[in-house]
Amino acid sequence: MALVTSKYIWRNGELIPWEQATTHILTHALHYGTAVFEGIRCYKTDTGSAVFRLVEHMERLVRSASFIMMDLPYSARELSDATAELIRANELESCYVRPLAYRGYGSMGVNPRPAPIDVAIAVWPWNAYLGEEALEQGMHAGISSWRQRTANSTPGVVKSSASYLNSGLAHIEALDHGYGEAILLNENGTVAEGSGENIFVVRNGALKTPPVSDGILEGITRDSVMQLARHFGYEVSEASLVRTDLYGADEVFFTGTAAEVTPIARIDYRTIGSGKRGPITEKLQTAFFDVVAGRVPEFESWLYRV
Ligand code: PPE
Repeated sequence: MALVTSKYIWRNGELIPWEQATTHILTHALHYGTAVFEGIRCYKTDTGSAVFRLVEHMERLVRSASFIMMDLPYSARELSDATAELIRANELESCYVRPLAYRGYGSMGVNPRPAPIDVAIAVWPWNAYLGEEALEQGMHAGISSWRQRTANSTPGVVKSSASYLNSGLAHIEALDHGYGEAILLNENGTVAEGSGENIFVVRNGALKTPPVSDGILEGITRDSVMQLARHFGYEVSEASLVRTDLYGADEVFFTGTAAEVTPIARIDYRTIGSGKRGPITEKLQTAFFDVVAGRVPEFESWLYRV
């Protein structure tokens, strides 16, 4: 997954060339994980580019920052407008968007408050995160030996850089064990999420996904899929799940900005349902791709036109 560059990066209100977007070694966040970020996608539609649920993502960034006592000097609206300007300047039709707010260079020590707050946004082209084949055929995921934290330590609802050390540990373990992605249980032993995705199970035509209180990121794709599923008349509930709920499901899938809607065909070398992308997963995946491409007028309000 090589990083493809673009021309400009937005930093603290200005567009600067990609190569100049560097930072000092004594940047506070590099040492103490004092950063929050977002992952957002901009899609090509028949009538120009559109960013999927941009303002909601920026609102989550501002909320994550406030949880770690960082008051950002920009509103969600200002950051959304800056993102659109940046995409236009980079002349990209579709791309991934990575806003980052962090404690910068200026003081060391665990206390983050004396360090300045820097805000940046980067955009670059990024293809299917878990692979094109996974989108169609479904992937093999494995339950991790690493646990996801619950609300009283580096909480999952805060999209902090610090949390992603845990995701990284789970992800490399999964790859080393021959899986494409990890599924983390939380400290109580119920299902939490993937290293960078929320998770859904389908059984007897009804969908279930773990509640936010089980230590997950409150995913925007998760919310979108819940709304789409209800729109189609499926029963959707938030419920704690144990690992056998995964093994015994008719269908399981991941959701996330990077991962979009990715079916899971096998877990821990056990076949899930038919061992292929299931029909309800396929219906929701198709609907999701139609919505982001601007083909569903009813959900046009989810698109932020560039
Ligand atoms: N859980 C985790 C742990 C997570 O990182 C993500 C997004 C989600 C759930 C889904 O959230 P949402 O994107 O709002 O539907 N992970 C981002 C980072 C992935 C990366 O590799 O970097 C993403 O998908 O952009």
